[in-house]
Amino acid sequence: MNRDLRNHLLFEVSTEVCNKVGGIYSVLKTKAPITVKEYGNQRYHCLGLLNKGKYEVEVEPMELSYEILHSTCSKEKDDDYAVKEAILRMRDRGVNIVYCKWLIEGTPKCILFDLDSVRNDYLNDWKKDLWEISGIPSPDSDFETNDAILLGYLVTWFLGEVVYVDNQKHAIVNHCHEWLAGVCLPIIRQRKLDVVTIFTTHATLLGRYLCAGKDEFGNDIDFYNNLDKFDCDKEAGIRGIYHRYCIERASAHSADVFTTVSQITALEAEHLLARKPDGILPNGINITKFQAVHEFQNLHQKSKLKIQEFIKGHFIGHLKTIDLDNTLYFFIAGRYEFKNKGVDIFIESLARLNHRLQSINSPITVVAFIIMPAKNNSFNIQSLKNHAIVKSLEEGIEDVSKILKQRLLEYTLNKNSIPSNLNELLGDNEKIFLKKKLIPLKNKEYELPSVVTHNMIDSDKDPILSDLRRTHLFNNDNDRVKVIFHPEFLNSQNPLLPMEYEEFVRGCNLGVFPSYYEPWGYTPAECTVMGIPSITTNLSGFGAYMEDLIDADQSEMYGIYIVDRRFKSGDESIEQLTNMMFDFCQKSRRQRINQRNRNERLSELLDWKRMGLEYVKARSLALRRAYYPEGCETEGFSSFENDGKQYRVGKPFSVPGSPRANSNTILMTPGDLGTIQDAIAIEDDDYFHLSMGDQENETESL
Ligand code: G6P
Ligand code: 1S3
Repeated sequence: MNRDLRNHLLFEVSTEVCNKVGGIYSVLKTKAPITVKEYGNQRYHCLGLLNKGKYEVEVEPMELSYEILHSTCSKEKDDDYAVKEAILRMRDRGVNIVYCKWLIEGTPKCILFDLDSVRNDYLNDWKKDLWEISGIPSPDSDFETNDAILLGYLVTWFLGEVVYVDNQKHAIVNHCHEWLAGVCLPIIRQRKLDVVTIFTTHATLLGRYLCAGKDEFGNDIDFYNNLDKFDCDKEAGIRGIYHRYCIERASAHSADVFTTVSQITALEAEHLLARKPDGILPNGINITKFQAVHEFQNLHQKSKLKIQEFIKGHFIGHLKTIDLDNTLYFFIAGRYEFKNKGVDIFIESLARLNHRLQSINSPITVVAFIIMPAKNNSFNIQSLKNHAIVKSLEEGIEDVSKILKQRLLEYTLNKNSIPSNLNELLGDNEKIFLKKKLIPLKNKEYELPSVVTHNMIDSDKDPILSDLRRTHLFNNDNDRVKVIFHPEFLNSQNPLLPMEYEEFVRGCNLGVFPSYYEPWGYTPAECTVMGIPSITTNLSGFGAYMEDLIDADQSEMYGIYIVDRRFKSGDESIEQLTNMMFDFCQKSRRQRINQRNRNERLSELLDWKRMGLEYVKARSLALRRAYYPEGCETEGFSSFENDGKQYRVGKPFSVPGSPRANSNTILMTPGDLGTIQDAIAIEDDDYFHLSMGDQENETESL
């Protein structure tokens, strides 16, 4: 065998390549810089489907023809020769493929398959083939599954061409994310293609459905205490996802290495997919380091002022009951999954918090934003009008102040003193002008500020609005907790809250993500990167990861609050969440600033430079399993609790101070693929030799 293992080719397949849908897009996009750094631009390619409506803003297409290939590329010297020829060979057979650079940091090369170019000719044959080789059915009406099958067969076809042209020059690793990209895995195995495979599931289909749904008696399902008891085939059938679940399960079983993104999802996968994952690939993030250490604090203040502008418009007529200097901004954001994302317990806890703040006569106002897309008919007119009133008043004051400035100058020069009264400067014209501007404000105090910024479709049945009604969170003047449901993701063109999501997060004081089903959860991680404290749960991958690295009694100091939703009753979790928010409201500004400083330092724990290491290990394991199977029998996935070491973030030296490294503290990503390396004693000249630079030095910096 003469394949080059060290310089293997890597393909990552996902429907979210150059296609912004959800979390996997974030994974691939933020990971790209380190993967490209590791592989260079010839050995790493992302494979995905061509989303005709969206791809053009994401990519820069690259020209490719046999002429270009032969004049610019050498089969002997260039690692991507086979990739390029494979694309051309498929194009010859009528497959439309966009070969392009993804316009993100790292600019990885991508190969996007146009599913429509093969749909009519091949779909039925491929569905039949899938049924024959694996017994997986595929109903005609499920378009998403049809697309998954088309993508799976196209990827297999492409990899087959690469294997053929490459002629064993390189080993080939194919890493598929999620069931939608997993169909190729059983086919590759059945055809015995010389391709090493990894499957990462970012959630399980059944897990998501069971957590969000009800049992046969209409009760919420106690998912985590019954993991070993579900009749998975039956449950998948009841929920109409049997065929999808079969694809997911076949993907997990056919891959050389099976992984997921967190311990909790590994446990779930073990029961629901009947294969214990070999390792965990936690999600990393790109961290921005500013020259000035406190720059992120300045940015917080800047963004917070922008949020305040919105508040002035939204609460017009009621601002005398809100002290903006004592107002804290909380938020929850993400896909609208009411129960899975914990919106249910968030609203209940806000109601309890409101009551508690009222009972101690707190000067604090909490404005809680819910940013979750839901069906709506655009912005509500009243909200737009209120903002227009504030804007027109601001412009009016701006004009009058120019006149006042001139008069003040004249006054002081002529009289050699300063005016004692505004009336000395303000003429009747200006007074009338300003009074006119105030007319629209009349009666505003009798109108309650809306809890939703848009006209909702089905507002009667909407779970968030229903819960706000149930808990009487109506933005009354005496409420210390105000709520604003914004049923659309944010962007800078938004007429009410013209901010990109990142800018908005920076301006908030606390992110609240009390999820029940959350394999990883990028939202709290994104907060940490910006130094914004957050509340998460021990059922989210991120929360459990942090819980493992920070002592329970320390995490609040670092601005990482972890609600126990696993071992506590619903009511206890709600009470715990309420206490966390209430405690946060008691902090002084100085305490909040210190907490943000500590929180931001934790971002190093989430950096891809560290997290990406697990991907390297997973690929190494896959190659070993394929090419050195002897010696691999005992390796595999054991949890990071089992490796006998305690990896923890040190205690902050002083509470108001900043966290430092404790010399006894070892920081490391969880997952025990590392133990595999130890167990199989890697030689120096092994292909597995990390090329990602200096992560070892960085572990000590907290
Ligand atoms: C940053 C700014 C300070 C500002 C503070 C507000 O630290 O540098 O100038 O006072 O944010 O913090 P707060 O927690 O009240 O939003
Ligand atoms: C999934 O996306 P979701 O929000 O549907 O994958 C994400 C990326 O791994 C993960 O962060 C999230 O928890 C999962 O649920």
